[in-house]
Amino acid sequence: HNWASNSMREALSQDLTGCLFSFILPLLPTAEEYAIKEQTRLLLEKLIDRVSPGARLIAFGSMANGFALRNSDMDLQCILDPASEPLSSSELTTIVGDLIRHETNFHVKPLPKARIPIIKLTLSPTPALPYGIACDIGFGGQLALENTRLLLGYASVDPPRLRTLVLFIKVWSKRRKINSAYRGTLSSYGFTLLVIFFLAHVKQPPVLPNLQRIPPLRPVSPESASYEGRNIYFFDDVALLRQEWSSANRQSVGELLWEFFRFYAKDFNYTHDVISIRTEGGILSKDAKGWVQDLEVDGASEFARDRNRLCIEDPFDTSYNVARTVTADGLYTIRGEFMRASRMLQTVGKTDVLPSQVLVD
Ligand code: 3AT
Ligand code: MG
Repeated sequence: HNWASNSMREALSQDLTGCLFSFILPLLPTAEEYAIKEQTRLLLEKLIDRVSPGARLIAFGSMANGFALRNSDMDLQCILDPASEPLSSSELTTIVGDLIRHETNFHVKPLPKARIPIIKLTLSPTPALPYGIACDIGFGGQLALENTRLLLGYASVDPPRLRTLVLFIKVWSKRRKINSAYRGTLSSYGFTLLVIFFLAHVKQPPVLPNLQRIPPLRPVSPESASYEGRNIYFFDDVALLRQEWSSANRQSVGELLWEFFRFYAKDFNYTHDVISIRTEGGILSKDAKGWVQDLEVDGASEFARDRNRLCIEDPFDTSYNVARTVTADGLYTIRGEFMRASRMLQTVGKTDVLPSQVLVD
């Protein structure tokens, strides 16, 4: 009996896997979209070069880490030439913002006072670009480039499973309206870390290795392994990893998705645990990190919000909780969505639930 239900489950999750692949495929960016975005990057880089000669614009976030969906925004980081005249990040934000406004059709919104000063750019839709372009240019904060490389490293180890899961979770979280750091829920980056934690630390045998714990092949100089006092080392020889790493875990994407939802619906200890993908076991305690649920009053808007409901330690900036934007309400909603999705996938086979149905009401 058990055998029958196991093999039935396997067959059903194979079906789900097939559905997931065909669901994701048409949502990926086209080569044309990549080309347009690359042209845009070059154009903006030229403009910035006028203000700060030698400055470079480097793509990070989903356009560079292997987890992009069609029409996702473009994250660019401005890296200044060390020999150039020093301008503060917020000065640059204002000057470059004015120049882009003057020279292009972009709608420009500089945010010089943000934690990392950025310029938000949007281009209205045209027939050639039916969704327009949304682009953020950040000044300062090289760590975003490093965590992009780390995610790209993970994406390259087991693309069929990690990429499919992350892309589905991104679509799902956007459609279910729980992917908005500004509205008290979690950024795509946060959801991606949830998936990596699940595959590298929860699953036994693990689907992914812990890239931050694989020793280097050759000694690494202290300068290249650290940035502003943070340890940014990880094993980044992707070609070698793809040859050498083979997971003993043979579960299908469908099965893993189902277990992912079930884990965050039922098993993860939201009250005590901090997700920390860089560590051996992947978990630290909130107490040990001093990440207690203190109320913080946001001076500008006087919104009281609680910071440490959901705790996901940034893989490099270990004092930073990537999920600090998640409010009590937000977490309640997110957990409700995990429960809903896991309930729906449990009935796969009884009713014909397709991935797309997990997304809609
Ligand atoms: P979308 O396709 O835009 O939804 P994405 O992968 O580009 O997803 P985000 O826009 O959330 O992800 O973030 C872009 C990058 O910015 C990812 C990461 O390098 C950095 N980043 C985002 N949020 C944080 C954060 N809370 N802490 C540290 N770095 C972050
Ligand atoms: Mg992005």
